[in-house]
Amino acid sequence: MSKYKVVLTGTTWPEAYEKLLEQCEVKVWEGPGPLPRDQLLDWLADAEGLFNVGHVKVDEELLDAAPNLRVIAQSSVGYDNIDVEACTRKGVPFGNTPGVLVEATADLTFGLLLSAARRIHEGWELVKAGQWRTVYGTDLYGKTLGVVGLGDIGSAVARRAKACGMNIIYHNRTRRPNDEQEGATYVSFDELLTTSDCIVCLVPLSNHSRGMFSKEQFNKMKPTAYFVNASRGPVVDTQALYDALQQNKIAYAALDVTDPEPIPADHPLLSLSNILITPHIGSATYETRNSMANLAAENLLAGLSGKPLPTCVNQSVNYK
Ligand code: 8YV
Repeated sequence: MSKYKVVLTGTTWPEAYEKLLEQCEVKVWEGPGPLPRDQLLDWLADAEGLFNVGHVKVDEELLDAAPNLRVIAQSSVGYDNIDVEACTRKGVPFGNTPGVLVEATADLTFGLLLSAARRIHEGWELVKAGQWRTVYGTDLYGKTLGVVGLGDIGSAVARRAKACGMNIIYHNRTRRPNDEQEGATYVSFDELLTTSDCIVCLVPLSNHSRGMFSKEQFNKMKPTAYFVNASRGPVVDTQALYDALQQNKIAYAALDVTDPEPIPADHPLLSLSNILITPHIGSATYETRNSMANLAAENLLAGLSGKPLPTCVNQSVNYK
C-alpha cells in the first residue's frame, strides 16, 4: 500500500514521528527558523496531511494550495491560527490536543503566580549577585483568585489555588454547570476585576477576547493586584499593561505569553521590575509534549484513513 503524503511544519517527538513514518511519506521542516510560507505552499501541492508543529497560519490560501489535503493535526490546545470554518467548508477535519496538557499548563500558570507573589525568581537573582537579603512578597493564603476562562486548565489552576487556601471566583462567557461543586463562584467581569487579589487569564484568543485586558480593565484592578496571562498574548493590550505596571496601577504581572511573541530583549516591558515573563512554556514538559505529539499523530492518521479524529474541533465536517 502506498504511503500517505504528509507535511510537518517542524520536527516532532520521536515516538510520534515513528508512528507517522509507518504509514506516511513525510516532508519535515528542520529549520533554521520557521518554515517559509512559499516553501510550505509548494510542499502542500500534493500533501494529504498537515502536521502543524508550530502555530503556522492555516487559511483559505493554504487550503487552496493543498487540493489533496484530508486532515490537519496541531500539537496544541489553542487554535487561533486555524480558520476552522474554512477547513470545514473544504471538508478538512482539524484536530488539536486538549486534555493531555491540562495539568502541566496549570502547574506553570500557578507556578508563575507563586513565583511572582513570593519573588522566588528575584531571590535567586540576588543570591547569584552575592546579595543575601530578604525579598518580601505577599501571601496567597486567604486571598481571592479571579480566573478569567474557567475551562479545564482554569479548573486545574483553581484546584491548586484552593489547596493554598485561596478563595476562587471566575468569569466566563457562559457559567459552568458544576462551578459551586468546584468551589468557584461565578461573578461579572467587572466584579472579578475590582475584587480579585490575583487574576489569571486563560481564555482562548478570539475576536471577543482580543484586547479584553486594556487600560479600562487594569484601572479597575486593585493597586495590589497580581495579573497572570497564560492564554495568548493578544488577549492583553501590551501598552496598557506596561502603563499599568509602570504607574503601579497593579502590583505585578507574570506572563507565559506576550504580544509580540517572542518578545524582543529591548521591549519596554523587560525594563520593569514588577514583571516576570516565561517563553510560552505552559505545556513544556517532556511527558506532556510527548503526549501532545502522540495525540496529534493519532488525529492525523485517523483523518488520513477516513476515520473520526480522537479530538476533532470541527466534528460537523463532511470528509472529502
Ligand atoms: C503551545 C499552547 O501550543 O497548547 C497550546 O495552545 O499554547 C502551547 O501548548 C505549545 O507550546 C506548542 O507550540
